[in-house]
Amino acid sequence: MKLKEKLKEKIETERERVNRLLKEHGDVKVGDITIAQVIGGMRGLKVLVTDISYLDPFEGIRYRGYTVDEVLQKLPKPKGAEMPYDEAQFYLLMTGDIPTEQEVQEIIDLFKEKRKVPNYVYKVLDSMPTQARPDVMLAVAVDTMQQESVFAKAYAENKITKQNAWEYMLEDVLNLLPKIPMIAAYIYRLKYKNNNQIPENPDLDFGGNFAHMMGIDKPYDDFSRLYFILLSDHESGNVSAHTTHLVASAWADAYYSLAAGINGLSGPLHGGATQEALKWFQELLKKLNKIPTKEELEQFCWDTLNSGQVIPGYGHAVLRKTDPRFVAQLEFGKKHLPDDKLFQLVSLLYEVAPDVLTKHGKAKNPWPNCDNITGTIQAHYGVDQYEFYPVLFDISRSMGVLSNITWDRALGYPIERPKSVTLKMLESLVQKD
Ligand code: NMX
Ligand code: MLT
Repeated sequence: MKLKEKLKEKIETERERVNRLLKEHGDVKVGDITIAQVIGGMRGLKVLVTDISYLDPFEGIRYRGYTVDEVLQKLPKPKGAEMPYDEAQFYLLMTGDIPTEQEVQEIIDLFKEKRKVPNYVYKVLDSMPTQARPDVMLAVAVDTMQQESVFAKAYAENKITKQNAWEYMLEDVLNLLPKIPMIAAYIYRLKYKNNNQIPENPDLDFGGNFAHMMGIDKPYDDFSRLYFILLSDHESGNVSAHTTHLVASAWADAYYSLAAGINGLSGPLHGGATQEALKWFQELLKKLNKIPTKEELEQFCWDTLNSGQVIPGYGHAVLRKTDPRFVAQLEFGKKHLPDDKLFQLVSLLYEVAPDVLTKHGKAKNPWPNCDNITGTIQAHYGVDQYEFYPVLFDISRSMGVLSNITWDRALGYPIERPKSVTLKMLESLVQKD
């Protein structure tokens, strides 16, 4: 497999870099830690390393050094499509290189070969309570497939060394990732379409086949490709990426690690914010029974804040400007659904909310993040079952976190185990000052 050969070469070089840093400069300080950071969710602490993506607070995400715009422009696209192949984004995240048409075709073919989901997974999903949330079902499906792990099997047979661990991880990743959109579409149709399933189309790519199995016409295939690219990675400190990395750091296989990451993504302050944003817009429309004026929208923002709630899809732990992933979706919306009332409301909120949040004075970032707009576009294409939204985020995030844990094994990153202190110890630091 060319992907594996390419990774092998790159891993050799990267291992040398890591070893040199550790051996020759291991005691160089990266930063200091304050009490506020220890108590405050480690905000801003530089304690993780990944080359797969980097988030600049004022520019937004770069995937392997490429901005959102560059990625959308440079990656190969299916014939006649507006958006690139998700397989091309996966290749970029994994290798750091923009793939040629031939290189991306290898991944497309491989994913098609690997995407058939074992029957027992469908049986487990069919037997779950009807109230089970779709992202719980996805996590269960991934955990259920753990028995397929070649990494776990090889470990049990004492075949794994620090040198070769990544090869088994890669094999698991390539077996698991292509199945995620297949399982997601199955869950969607099981829960919301009377289990009226649509078989896969062997001619279609990752995003295209997902749209097809969801039963939604063009340009939903392009929106799926776009969304899966955009959310694929956001450096390693966000909850889903960090959870996946943490679990994998104890040499859990890709199945256990991804299932954990899926659970980590669910919270309303993280992946759950997409659902909260659409709910917020719908409540607003229900209350006013019309598209609000700017003044009415401003008042609704204040009502939200004064009742102690957050404006969903606004603010960010690291970003300090409008999320370029929001902008890319806004551009898609302007082209494909300019007359959609909810979409117009998203655009109007963008004119109002940053001012309100600035006056409110709490949020460090008053600008929108990617989650504010996604639900509106999904709902436009009929996916208004908002508890499904974390699953869409999971499909995308799987590409990044699975790439990351492959590199974690390749570069020999150890088990993660930060040290905790007691409040008394922190107080004693202050008394010494
Ligand atoms: N609306 C109201 N208050 C906010 C918002 C917001 N959108 N964002 C931050 N704040 C508040 C925050 O709750 C905190 O209040 P307090 O001091 O009372 O605890 C204060 O502002 C300072 O928070 P920050 O340091 O600006 O943000 P933090 O890094 O703690 O949290 C988020 C980041 C993203 C969790 C936060 O901005 C938020 O809750 N946003 C709304 C939910 C959301 O959109 N999440 C999606 C994030 C992106 N994703 O895909 O995961
Ligand atoms: C993400 O994509 O994971 C979110 O923007 C949250 C984050 O980066 O902290």
